[in-house]
This record gives sequence, C-alpha cells and structure tokens, in this order.
Amino acid sequence: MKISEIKVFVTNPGRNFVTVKVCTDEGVYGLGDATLNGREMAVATYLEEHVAPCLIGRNPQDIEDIWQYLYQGVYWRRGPVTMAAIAAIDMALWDIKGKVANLPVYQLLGGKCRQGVTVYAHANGETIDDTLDKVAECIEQGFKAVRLQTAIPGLKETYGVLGDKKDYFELQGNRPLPPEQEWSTAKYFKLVPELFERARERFGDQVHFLHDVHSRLTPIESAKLGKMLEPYNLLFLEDASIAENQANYELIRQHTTTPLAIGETYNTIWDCKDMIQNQWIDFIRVAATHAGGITGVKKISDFAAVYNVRTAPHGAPDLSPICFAAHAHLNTATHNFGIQEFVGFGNEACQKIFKHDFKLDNGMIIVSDAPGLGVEFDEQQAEQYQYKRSYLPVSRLEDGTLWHW
Ligand code: CS2
Ligand code: MG
Repeated sequence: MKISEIKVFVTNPGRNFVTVKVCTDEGVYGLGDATLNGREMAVATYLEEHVAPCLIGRNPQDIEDIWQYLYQGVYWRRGPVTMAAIAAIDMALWDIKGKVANLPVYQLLGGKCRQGVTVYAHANGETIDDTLDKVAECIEQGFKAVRLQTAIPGLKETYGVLGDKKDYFELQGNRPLPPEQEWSTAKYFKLVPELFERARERFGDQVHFLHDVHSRLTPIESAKLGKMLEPYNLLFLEDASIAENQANYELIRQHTTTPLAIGETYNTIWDCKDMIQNQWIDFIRVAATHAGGITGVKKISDFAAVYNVRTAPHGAPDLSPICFAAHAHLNTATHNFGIQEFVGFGNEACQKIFKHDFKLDNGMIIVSDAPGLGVEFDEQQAEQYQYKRSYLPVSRLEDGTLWHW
C-alpha cells in the first residue's frame, strides 16, 4: 500500500478548520486535523509545500517511521506549525491503519481502559448568578464536572465569557485584526473566590469544578489564587501562569495544594518535561492536533504516567471533530487519562461537514466503534464554508501594557 495523494482543506463552519486527507493507491484514506487557531494558512502551506511531496509513495502503515521522519529527520524541529502538520498526517495514518484492520483506533492503542470518557462542560456567565444558572443546566444534562468562568466587573470584556452569546467573529468584533481586551489581576481577584464560594454553597459537592486563568497571572499571583481557591476543592486550576520557564510552576507548587493543569499550547514533551518530572503539575492538557497527533500525545501520556500526572486534553471549539475523535480513542485506551474538555459537537454546519456517531451519555463520551477514527468529511459541504481570516484577542493591562496570553 502506498500514499498516492495528500489533500488539504481549509473550511469555516463558524470557525476555521484545516483538514488533511491522506489517500492511498488502494482506495482507503485517512483524515487528520491540522487547525492552528489564527495561523491556519501557515500549516496548510507547510503541509502542501513541504510535507506532502516527501510522503507520496511511502507505506502509510509505517506510522512511527513517518512521525520520526517528519520530526527527527527535519532540521527545524518542534514548533506549533510543524507539529500541527505532523499531527494531521499522524491522525490520518492511524485512521488508515484502523480501516485496513477493520478496528476502531482505540483497539490499536491497547483496547478499552474504561467504559466512557468523562468530560467537563463550560459554564460561562456575564455575572456570578448567570454562571451558576449555567452550572445548574450542566448538572441537569448529566455532566459530572464543570468549568466556571465569569466576566470580570469593571473590565470591558473577559476572554472566554462572550462565547455563549455571540459567534466567534462577533466575539472578535468582526474585525480583520486581533481585538484587544483589558486585564486587571486586582479586579479578577475580587471576583473569583466569591464565584467558587457561591458555587459550593449552591451545589455542594454534586460536581467537580474547574477554572481556566488563560495564563494572565504572574507565578506568585497564581500561588496566591491557588491558596484562595483551596477551600472550594477544584479538580484543577488551568493555565495559571505561562511556563516558558517551567520552574515558574515550582514556585506555584510550593504554595498551594490546588491541583494544576497546563499544556494546551504545547507541541512536544520538551515543553512540559520538567513540570511533569518534578511533579509540579497534576494534569497535562496537550491536544493531539498541536502535539504531534496520536503518536505525539501517546509518548507524552506514557511519560506523564510515571510521575502520576494525568491527561486532560484540550477540547476547545477550535479543534475539529477529527481531533475530538482522536482524543476519544486515546482517552478510552490511556490508563492515566483524567478528564476531557467538551464544548458540544459543533454547530449545524460543522455537523454536516464532519459526520460521526460519538455519543454523549450521562457526562461521558462513548467512543465510536467504526473502523479507524470514525469521522467522515463531506468535501462538497466543506467547500460552501470558505476560510475567513481570524485572530485571537490580545491582552493589555488597563494602562496599555501588553500582557500575557
Ligand atoms: C481555552 C481555549 O478551552 C480552553 O481551555 O483555553 O478556549 C483557548 O483559548 C482556545 O482554544 C485558543 O485557541
Ligand atoms: Mg485553556
């Protein structure tokens, strides 16, 4: 069997998705997700110009060798563009292997470790009351874990909160350039402990709570927040601080027992090796699309298992249903899986383009038993939703100083 063609699609059913189709001379094909929010065309070009020509004629069954060829065999290792491209090819090859074997990918990864994949839902509100009402809806729907985010009083916009009210482009002000948002740690600190205090008052221990800081705090501020939130028993506090310097997490860890999670922007084990090895974190949030596919995430998960770190893959709406499927297979077959972020199956257009039979049942995703990854991609539908340039917002302090993402 030989790889005969590699096609790259950029489509926008409300969000941009980069989809890769690896075709073979035997008719069987595989799909992969290469979406890199705000940098989609860089990955599409990297794949078309630099990756695809090297793979034509190779045996698609040689997944590990092709992964190493694209990673180790290249002078310019690592980085989000390279690793998203490798990820998409890798997912597509696992998809092909599953179809050839007539087995779902989780069977190729070792089989089921659990009956379903526990997920956490999002409750985003303009006020604390609004957020808590949304938590109630999530509990009603059967979710066992919920991430709580509330708009910060006194700031014009809060990242991640407008998501429920507007579409992605409205959220960005329909501007072709990155929108700018304010940040104030003082204002945020007034809000967050009250949010979780009231959440525990209203819901007791019915569900796990989580919270995403989106890296807006310095390490010592994160340490303080972790301490403030200890009484409310979070499952984890996500992206408290940036960790380009991984030792930032040593500082945070010394001060708080609130469990810590990080990793949605990480591309390889090297971005999180020290944090895992020193047990400064509890959950590693790498996504198959951004950390070298199923092969990349599997390597990181196995390393993390040695240090009692569990996986909690990123599950934002800017990862396509193909990545969602890759995670569902990995999570089903990975012993040290912790929890999966889940924001629904996408809008109507998205569901018309990407078809699958994954189910949500009582707060758990039940993996598909279809051969391969279990997702179909409708090319005609995809063509109707053209790429639209889009950016994530930029963060500034109230005096205009550019601030952390
Ligand atoms: C967030 C994401 O889901 C999350 O945890 O951090 O919404 C993230 O901001 C986006 O995926 C950025 O592309
Ligand atoms: Mg996050």
